[in-house]
This record gives sequence, C-alpha cells and structure tokens, in this order.
Amino acid sequence: MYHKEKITEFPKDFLWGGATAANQVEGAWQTNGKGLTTAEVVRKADDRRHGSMGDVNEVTLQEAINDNSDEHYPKRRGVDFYHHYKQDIALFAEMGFKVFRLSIAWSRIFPTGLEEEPNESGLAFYDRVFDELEKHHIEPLVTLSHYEMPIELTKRYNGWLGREVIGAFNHYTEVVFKRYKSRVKYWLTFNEINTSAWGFHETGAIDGELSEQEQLQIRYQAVHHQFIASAIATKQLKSITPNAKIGSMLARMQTYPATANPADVQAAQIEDQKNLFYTDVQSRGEYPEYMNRYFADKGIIINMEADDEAILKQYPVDFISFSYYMTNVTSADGVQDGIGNMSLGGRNPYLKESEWGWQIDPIGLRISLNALWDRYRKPLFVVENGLGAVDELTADYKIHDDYRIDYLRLHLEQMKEAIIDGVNLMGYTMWAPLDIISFSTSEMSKRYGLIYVDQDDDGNGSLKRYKKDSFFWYKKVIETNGQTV
Ligand code: BGP
Repeated sequence: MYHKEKITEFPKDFLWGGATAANQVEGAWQTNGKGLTTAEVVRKADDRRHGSMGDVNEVTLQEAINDNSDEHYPKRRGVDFYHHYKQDIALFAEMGFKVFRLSIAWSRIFPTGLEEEPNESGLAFYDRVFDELEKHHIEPLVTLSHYEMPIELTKRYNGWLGREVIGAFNHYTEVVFKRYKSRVKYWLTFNEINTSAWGFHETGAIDGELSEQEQLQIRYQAVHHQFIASAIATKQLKSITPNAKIGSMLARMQTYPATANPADVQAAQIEDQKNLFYTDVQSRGEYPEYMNRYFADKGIIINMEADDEAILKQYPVDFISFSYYMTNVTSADGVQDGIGNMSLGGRNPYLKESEWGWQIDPIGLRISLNALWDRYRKPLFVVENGLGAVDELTADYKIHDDYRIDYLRLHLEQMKEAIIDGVNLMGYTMWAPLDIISFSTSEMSKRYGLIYVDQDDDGNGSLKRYKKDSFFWYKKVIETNGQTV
C-alpha cells in the first residue's frame, strides 16, 4: 500500500529572515543623485491611525515636489539604513537570518526613470549591501518596486496608467538583473500588487475628482500595465539568469462570510476573487473568467495590445509570495465597517486587534496557505507578517515586547501546521526586523522591529539600535529551525 510519511517540521533549507522596503528604511533621499519618488511626496498626517492611507492631495503634487525638506515627509529620512546597513545586517546575521528581503529604490538607479544610462553610485550602493549580505551568508530577496516610482514618471505619464512606463521599468529591470546577476537568486516585481487598486502611491496615477467607475477603470488599466511589465521582467530574468526565481507579491486578505447564509458566503467568494485576481493572472498567465463579469458590470474596458495575452501566458511567476496581516468579513448587504487603515472589510467579532485596529488572525494564515497551495501548486513564501505596536525603551535600554513575540509565535505555529498539511512553503520574512517608518501612517511610533531604532515621529533621536526581547526569541526560533517557537 502506498504510504507517504507525515511531515512534522520546517524543511531543512527553510528561508528564515526579515523584510523591509527602501522608502521606509534607507533615508538619504537626495544622496548620490537619487531622484524623488511617489512615496516621498505623500505627506504625513497628524493622526492617520484610523484614517485612510496617505493622500498627496492634501497639498498639490508640485508643492510637495518643491518642498525640499523632510519635515512633513518622514519616508525621506527613513531610519538611515543607507549609512547603517553594515551594522543592521550584522544584527540580522546575529539572529541567524538566512534571507533578507529588501527593495531597490528605482530612483537611485534611474533618478527620473527616463535616463538611458543608470546612476553608477546608486548601483554601487546595492553592491555594497549585497557584499555585506554575502559576508554573512544571507540570501537577498529583492523587490523591484515597493510602493514607489520616480516622480517624473507620475507627472509625465500618470504613473502606471501610461503604457510608456512599462518600457521605463523594464529598462531598469534589465540593468539591475545584469548588474546583480551573480548575487541575487530571488526577485519580486511589485510589492502587494493588489493594493494598486487603492490609490496614488502604488500606481502613481493621480485620481483627482473621479467617479468610482472612472477610478476603477484607471486602476485596473494601470495594473494591466504592471502585469505586462512583470511578465517582461520575468522574460528578461530567465534569459539573463536562468536559475533565478521570480515571484508575485500579494497582500493576501481572505474574506470570510459574516454568516452561513449562502448569500453571504457568495458575497465573500466574490470579494476573495477580487483579491486572488492578481495572483491568478501572474501565476496562471491569463485573466480569470470571473473578472470578465466584474469588468462588464462595472463598465471597465482593459485596453490590451496584440501580444499582451501571449506574454502573460508565456512568462508566469515561479513562486507566490504574500504579506499576511489580517482577514476580512463581508456580507450580502455589503461592508458595514472598515477596520484599521488597511482592510476594506468588516469587523470579525472573534478576533482581537492591534493598537491600529488591524485584526489578528493566525489561523487565517493556515487557511490562506492551504488555499493558495491548492489553487496554484507553486511554492509559497510569506514575505511579510508582523505586529505594529507602541514600544517602550526602559531606562536600561531594554524593550520587553512579549506582545510581539506572542503575535509572531501564533503565526509561526499556524505556518507549521500548514507545512504539516503539506503546503510547500519556501520561507518566512517577518515585517520588519528593525523599526522603520510605517507605510500607511508615516509614523515611527508604529513599530514592527525586533531591533528598536531610537527615532520619534518628528525625526528626533540618536538612530541607535537596541535589541528587543523579540530579537533573542527569533534568534532561538531560527537556531532550532522553528522547533522552539
Ligand atoms: C504592507 C507594506 C509594507 C508595510 C506593512 C505594514 O502593506 O508592504 O510596506 O509598511 O504593510 O504597514 P504599515 O507600515 O502601514 O503599518
């Protein structure tokens, strides 16, 4: 009789690590020729905890561009990883990281996105970062565009809405694929590609006063261009470094029905399809049928060129990566209540939430892993998961963040269950190994790190790094390959 042994532990070569993004860590926003990006013109709001994501419309784009300071734009200063990378990577190594997810700032390489020749000092910076990672035997996992693009492309082409941006992006990807050919094995094209449907800083497209239909039309057209750019990048990578792997990156938000009423279950299915649409296209290489109905109902027409469908089909992704912070709830009557500043769905009475209203659902991670594995049969990678919380630095420079340890532990336990269920999971990069600027709120005080960074919301502080209790806990997790969580 055929018998396959039950898996009981994390795979031997499991990629443990942490994840960051250039615009939230690097700072040095004007150093060595770097250009301004979309992320760096989103103004900080006084209190965005329960509000919406950043909105450039609070000032005009031109005013933001002309403002040469970082006062209202904390992402311009980050946590100065640009000058602290050696120290930071040494700390990651001390925890035993096998992988570090970082993004390349496109505008360090092509300041306006329009240049023919790349900016050598931008390329050299990432060479130094990769040198340091190599020294510590840490594998880089590189996101090519994490919520940003050179601002000039936004002004000129309305971001990803302009088909011309595909050419600019793939000029950049070809340059970095060639340059880092021997150093980077794992690549992601667009961070949380599905959130492009939400607003300015992801797509670069400026919505202004538009109807819902017009906004959807813009956003899905912009995303279509991202799909094509991603498939072309895959094609380039396969010819430059055939052994390298490229993945899609989804903000996975499973939607639960509010009740067992079939009408609610069906409403949840539709919501879920809208989330999985992105990985469906990038993994299966074609637009799913259910979207045709949605597009027709909403009056959306995606303009495609002759070869678009062929390139999507020919160059699907190798693996599926995703961020996991929360799940959603919906009902046939529609959404009742938005949670936090990220999720679009309703509140789940069975779950606790973070100080920023993000509902915490570790079992949802196991459900998501199983669902994605069943759907795609491609290796999965959890490339973001973590808790944003207010931390206290004690007089003796300690941070007792047992709440963060609990959060991570509960998610790791469910991840292990999913592995025992048979899910093929390549790795886990928690968000974020050190405190960085929060993307949605631009606050420093929404801290995710295992390493505390001494900086406040206004940019005051020594930028010194201190190890939190979670630092020592995660080190142990990696040392024991997840046996001690
Ligand atoms: C994800 C983004 C990250 C990150 C994280 C936490 O959506 O990919 O860039 O910031 O969420 O969100 P925040 O910083 O808004 O708390």
